[in-house]
Amino acid sequence: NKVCVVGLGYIGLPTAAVIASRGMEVLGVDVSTYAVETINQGKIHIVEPDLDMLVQAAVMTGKLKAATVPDTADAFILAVPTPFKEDKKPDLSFIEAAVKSIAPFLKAGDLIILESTSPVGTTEKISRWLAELRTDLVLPHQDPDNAQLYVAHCPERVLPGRILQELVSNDRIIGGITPRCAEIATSLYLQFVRGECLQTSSRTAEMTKLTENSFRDVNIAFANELSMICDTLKINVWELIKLANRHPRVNILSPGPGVGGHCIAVDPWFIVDSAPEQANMIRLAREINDYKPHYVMDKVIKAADEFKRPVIACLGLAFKADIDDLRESPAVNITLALKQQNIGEILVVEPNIKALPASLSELKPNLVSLPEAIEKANILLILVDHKQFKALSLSEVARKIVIDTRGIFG
Ligand code: SAJ
Repeated sequence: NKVCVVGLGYIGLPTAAVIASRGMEVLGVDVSTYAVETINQGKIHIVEPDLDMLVQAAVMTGKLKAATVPDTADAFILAVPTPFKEDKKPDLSFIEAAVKSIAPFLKAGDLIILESTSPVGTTEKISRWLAELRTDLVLPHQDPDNAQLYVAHCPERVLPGRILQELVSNDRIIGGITPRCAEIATSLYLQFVRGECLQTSSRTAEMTKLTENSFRDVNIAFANELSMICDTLKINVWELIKLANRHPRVNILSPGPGVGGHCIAVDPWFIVDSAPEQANMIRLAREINDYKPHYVMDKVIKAADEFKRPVIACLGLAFKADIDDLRESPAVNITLALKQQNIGEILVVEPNIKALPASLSELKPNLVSLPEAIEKANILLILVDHKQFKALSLSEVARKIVIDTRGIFG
């Protein structure tokens, strides 16, 4: 059995490597020649624990190869980005391009799986696109009993930093255009998933994934709103949440400087776009979480007012603790905005990166070590709960104004 994985990012590459490690032949496809060349050398272009070893082994045994164009296979897995556009409408152009790229290589009996998080109805769209591109093959939406291609949605659910474990251990939702499509797709996942494979329709699978991330977004928004209410009422929100969570049926998440990453801040908009009249709480949660960085900024500006030429140390740039991923990070946005405000000297500490990406080169002169930041700063703005920051003692920061968006001092 040969599998072609289109998109070799945080989901596609680990998936391709895991499938290859089960002895199947895998062709990984990416538009980036840099990614393709790196992988073919047995190396990786993204950061994820243990992935380098797995990819190296899969490439060395010849089971994993990368290329910029697809080839014939028995199953095609699409793991390309689904961002949203300026107007918060989903951008399906990467999926459309991936479908076009595999269409010429499809033959009767092939399975096409969409893993990318997508708005409800996208898998059906893929089936319709394929019907136009390959008029010689019967698609499942045209004739469920005589379909020659099988189309399904199996949303990824892995947590960055734990991808390789979760890829195998998580339960999977497998949504087919028809029940037969879901069955065929399940047989592929059973080869490497130890969790349960739960079959449903493609629409329900799409909505399940969007619901999981919206659930988390709404719960984080609740925590963020509480943090702002508690500021007004002069209550320590961290203590409050700890106490409330001692109730057996209460489990409040942690406030922060805003919600980052490529999923939780994006996916709820797909629901809002599909059902704008009904999705009120989901929209409001997004707005609350998007407002939080501005609220943090205002707090810092107020604190800075007390000093003639304040030195503000921003601790952390990543979108969450103990990772090096700076994309869609509220910490980055807050730091850049503070720098532009020109209210004082900005120092930046990010222990998980050696060099800033080109897009953030303007922060390069501001990067310092943690001890230097602590020594020089009047205001310490804690933006990420990295382990290095959690190890700080209260006495080390005693004479500073501390704005602790992550509650590391409780
Ligand atoms: N955050 C808080 N407070 C919390 C938890 C998180 O402010 O209590 C913030 C984080 O700091 C970060 C953002 O939310 O900025 C998102 O972080 P996360 O750890 O909640 O999630 P991601 O984006 O790394 O991964 C999520 C996961 N989804 C769920 O937990 C429901 C993961 O399982 C998905 O596979 C992933 O989205 C995805 O690809 O969709």
